[in-house]
Amino acid sequence: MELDRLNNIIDQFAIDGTAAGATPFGKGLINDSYKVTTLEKGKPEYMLQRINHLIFQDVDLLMNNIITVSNHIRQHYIQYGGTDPERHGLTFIPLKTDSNKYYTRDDQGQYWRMMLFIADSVTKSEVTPENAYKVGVSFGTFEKVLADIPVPLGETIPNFHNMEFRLKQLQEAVEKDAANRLSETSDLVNDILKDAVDMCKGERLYREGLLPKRICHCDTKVDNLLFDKNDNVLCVIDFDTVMPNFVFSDIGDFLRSAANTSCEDEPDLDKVNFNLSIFHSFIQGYLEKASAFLLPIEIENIPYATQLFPYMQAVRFLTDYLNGDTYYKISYPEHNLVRTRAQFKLYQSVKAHSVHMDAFIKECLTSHKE
Ligand code: GN1
Ligand code: MG
Repeated sequence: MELDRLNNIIDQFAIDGTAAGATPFGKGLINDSYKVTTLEKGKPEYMLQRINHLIFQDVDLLMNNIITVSNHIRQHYIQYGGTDPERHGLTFIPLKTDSNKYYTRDDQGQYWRMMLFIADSVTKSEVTPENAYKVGVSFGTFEKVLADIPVPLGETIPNFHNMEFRLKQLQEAVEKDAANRLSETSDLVNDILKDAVDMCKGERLYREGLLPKRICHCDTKVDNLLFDKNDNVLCVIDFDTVMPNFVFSDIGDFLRSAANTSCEDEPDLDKVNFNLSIFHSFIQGYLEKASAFLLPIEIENIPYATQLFPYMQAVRFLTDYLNGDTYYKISYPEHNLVRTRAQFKLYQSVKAHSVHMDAFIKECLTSHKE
């Protein structure tokens, strides 16, 4: 994007210092991010983000959620003696003209927001068993901290992790076959649909009044954590999808990316397997914080949650492939199909470990009680 246009946008935010330039940053599949440097020494750097308002259609609701969540995390951190809130949470920058407004709309109808860039931090696409434990503690804590958020949060994407809804979208994509790709994928579609009923267990339990919704992050992939140089988690980032949901979202989506022996779009399926040692460490850390507030039905269904997310992601990638790649950014024409196959392979590998996962969870709970 032209620098002039970006500079005009940056200029609307009340940053400390003079912007020196903006360079594309990160590899999110939805929003576009730019790192903004400042001319003066000692001034902070910033992150400018274009909000994808085709996906997040109610930008006002989205930004209200995000500001509420980031303020709540900050207050909690300070209340418990934290002294460096800007490294342990997200700090959004208000507009110069309105200190209560945290986004702007440019003359081309695009929405933008700005936040502090957390220096000396790194994101990862992989974790080790050692830091998976810390990540489990972080997400357990994240849910615990957000449990007493004083105002209700809206759904930034309605039905975001609703498996029944995602399957309906797949069915519609199959019926339309907009990109003429059904014939090459029909076997895969059928294989995926075989497990559809099992995978909608969460929605059934919710309807029966047995499963609650809590405030969850809903995009807990490894990339959405910042680590310091010593491999400690600094904070959870990317609050776009923080909303009421089943805790299955946070557990399942994290393990989907972290406990995969390869990457989300690995073309060689032999390389895609479920990494049990990551599962063990993460669940141990997570349950240490969360077992006190979770219901037995939530804990018992952790193995279901772990299967659900690679499955749901396979459904979502396949839907997008059939629709002609209208949602996720792609790097090559078959990208969404390759992603679908990789996620479905991961799902099958997770499923093969169900009995083991059940036994491990029981063991964890017993050791917490001792
Ligand atoms: C999207 O924007 P990003 O890359 O963090 C998607 C997630 C998917 C993920 C797959 C709003 O997240 O739900 O799990 O891609 N976010 C949205 O990599 O759809
Ligand atoms: Mg994200």
